[in-house]
Amino acid sequence: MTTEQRDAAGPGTALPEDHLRSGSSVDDLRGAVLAKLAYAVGKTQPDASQRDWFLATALAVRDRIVQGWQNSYRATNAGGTKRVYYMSLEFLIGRLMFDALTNLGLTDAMREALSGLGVDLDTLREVEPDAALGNGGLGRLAACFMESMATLAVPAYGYGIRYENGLFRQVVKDGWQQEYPENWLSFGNPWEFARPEIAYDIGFGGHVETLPTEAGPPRYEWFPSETVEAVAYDTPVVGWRGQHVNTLRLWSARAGDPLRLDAFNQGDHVGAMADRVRAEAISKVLYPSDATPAGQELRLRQEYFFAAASLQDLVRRHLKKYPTLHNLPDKAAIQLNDTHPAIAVVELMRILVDLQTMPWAEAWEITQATFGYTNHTLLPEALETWPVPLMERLLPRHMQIIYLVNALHLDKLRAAGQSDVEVLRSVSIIAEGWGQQRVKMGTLAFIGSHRINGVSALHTDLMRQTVFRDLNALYPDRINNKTNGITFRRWLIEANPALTAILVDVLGPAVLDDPSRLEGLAAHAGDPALQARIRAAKRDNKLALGRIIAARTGVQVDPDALFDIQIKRIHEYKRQHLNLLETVALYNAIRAEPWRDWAPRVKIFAGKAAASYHTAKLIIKLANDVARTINDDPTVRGRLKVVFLPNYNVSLAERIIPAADLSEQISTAGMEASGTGNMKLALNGALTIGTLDGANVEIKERVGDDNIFIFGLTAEQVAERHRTGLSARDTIAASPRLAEVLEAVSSGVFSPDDTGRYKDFVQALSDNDHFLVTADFDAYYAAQRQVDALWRDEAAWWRCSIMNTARVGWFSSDRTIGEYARDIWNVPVAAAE
Ligand code: 26V
Repeated sequence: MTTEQRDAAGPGTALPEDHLRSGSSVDDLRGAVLAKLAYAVGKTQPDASQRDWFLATALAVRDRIVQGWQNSYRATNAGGTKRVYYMSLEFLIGRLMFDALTNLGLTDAMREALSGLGVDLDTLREVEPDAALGNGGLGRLAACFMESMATLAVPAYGYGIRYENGLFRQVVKDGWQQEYPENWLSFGNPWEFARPEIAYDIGFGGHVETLPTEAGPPRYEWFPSETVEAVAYDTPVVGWRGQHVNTLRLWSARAGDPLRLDAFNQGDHVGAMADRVRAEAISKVLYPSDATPAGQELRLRQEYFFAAASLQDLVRRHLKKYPTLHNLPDKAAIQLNDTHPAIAVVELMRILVDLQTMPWAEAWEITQATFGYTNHTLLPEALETWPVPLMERLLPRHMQIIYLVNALHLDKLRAAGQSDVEVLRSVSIIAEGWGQQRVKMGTLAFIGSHRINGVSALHTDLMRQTVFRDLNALYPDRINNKTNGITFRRWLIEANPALTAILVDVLGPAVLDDPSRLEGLAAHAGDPALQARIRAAKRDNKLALGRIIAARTGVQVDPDALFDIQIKRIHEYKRQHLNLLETVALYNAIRAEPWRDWAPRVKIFAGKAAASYHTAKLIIKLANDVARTINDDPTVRGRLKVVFLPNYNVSLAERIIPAADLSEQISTAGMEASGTGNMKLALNGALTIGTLDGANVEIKERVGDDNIFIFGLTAEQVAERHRTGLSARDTIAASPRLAEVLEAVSSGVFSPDDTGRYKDFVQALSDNDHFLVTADFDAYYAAQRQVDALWRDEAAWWRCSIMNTARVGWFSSDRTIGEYARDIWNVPVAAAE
């Protein structure tokens, strides 16, 4: 910091001059790590474990973020710049050390600094716990967005929950998934700053009192029966080139009254703790939301807890600077990451109307102008609704507000001439039926927002046609598309340094700042020298993955075989079982004609099943059963191997994706809202085999039909099948190959220890094939044989691979965030360098 800058910042705001904190030479970094080891970790070099070295290194890196953090904060505050608040119940962050080092440009210097101490940076990388505060795509998207918002200098806060236990750790025992708790905080978290002074009271339960006023409508006051405190923990999020630093603020629950002293003093020590345990349960564990219909009360408590804490925080910030909340939409844009934080719409109304005594109509205008809502799934079982009695008990004032919002919304429609009862029913926030009223959170979020977006072009179209059809007809300009993206810093630069080095060499270093420059690679796609380099880099990545596979599963894989990858949550709509049935068909074909020149393949699966999702767990077992049978069969002679890699997480994805040749994106068309793994894999040079679903459609448009393998029913054809019937009997009868595969699985060929294991599973596929696995099977098998043919033509394969990397620059989350900033948030972004 220069003297001028310090003076401009004001008295007392400068950080201490301390080269150990700010210098970035190799010597500075080495000195800083040693100082942290001694004074923050409390260890000497000879006693330091790898974990101690990791903590010392992370703390030294963190010091180098703080200056930028404070500068960013001051600049935003002084300028009165509009802020973005990204509210998400999930942030699937993964590890942060390489993100920080990469974006600060310190990776090489730190590697050298540590090696002088006999410490290996890549070993420390593996020691960092993987922060899995999310289930899958939605949570990872939030993490990519945080990094892109920092990169584009969009002043933003991420708001979420600091779960003590992230997504469960998956252990595969005898082929079955087992879940174990993942306490990622047990050895401390060097990235966060606890802010015990930033704490808000969050109420639950109780009653509402109506207070008459002199003139005009009565006032309402909520008297909660229970109070939980939300305490802030801040993690700085540094953008590319370290210019701008934002805050991820996660809330932890603390009992308002930590101990019931009366009970304690009477000797009931356990009873005295009960309230505390109940309060603090709120931030204990991430809900595996792909699992149970999240009907549990605890989940609703989590949603309100973090929405209310975040709103109090941002309203307090606003009122510190401005005398009124009337200009809130000019200074704050709140994005709802799915409906999980949608109760915030109601909470803001309560703040404006009950606490700030603002007239209802004005409050509603401000609320709508402030909120945007992103939808991430159309699957009916995943659309959130809450029973009215539960809402009424937990949030009585909110339920009143919801009824009034709904009544006014429906009145307006009736006044405008809408009398169709079916339409009114469909656009009502309250669902009737099954003997119980429920609050439809998607409708609430829609009504309470000025913009609603889907996450791929197809998904957004389907939103307009299906779930939000009637709302879209009433408010035709509200729905817009924002195709997802991924941060190239993590998914290219950090995950695949070998490919990155080639790209920088061929296209110049500006490609790191401007992904559209990847396009320049297309001109060289046929160049044998470039192909050889790309291929060698991929081979090294495959060797590295092979070592992980051997260590974790004992299976040896051939780096020259095609690595065929399906990595994502296990779900019937994602159709890992379609892939497994094709694997069995290929196995049968190899055994029938072992003399043929089969293209060697390694099929790699990874992903977690929701703990209560029986069929998904059976699919994992099937993958392991098929793997064991095929890998042990000498007739296959290594030309086909199958691997299920346990405990898929962000860090494992970073190792698998750079080693992929083929990317499996084979969901039932219309069911995968976007997918983002598809983008990561294509960027790293994998060819996609996929359906016309989610963002696959847009990947195909960009890479071109010749560089992707598309197969299967379209979303429209799937909808048609759902209308006309799903019996697969005729399909199976018409496909001897499919019939043979199903018979083998059903009769126990892969489960000799329990021959009936897959009988019901296969039977269900034949009776009511909701996910159209059988309908797409032949087309998928044929597409896979086209993959084999291309793999044999090496020049053609690597040309395609290069074209994929060249043409997917558009899927950078910087582009996505630029679109949100322009079309939804109305905030400027920093120009690309
Ligand atoms: C939730 C549930 C819960 C109940 C059982 C079935 C089920 C199925 C899916 C989900 C996912 C909920 C939201 C979600 O994670 N969506 C994902 O969002 C990603 C980022 O936009 C997107 O790329 C994925 O396609 C989409 O599935």
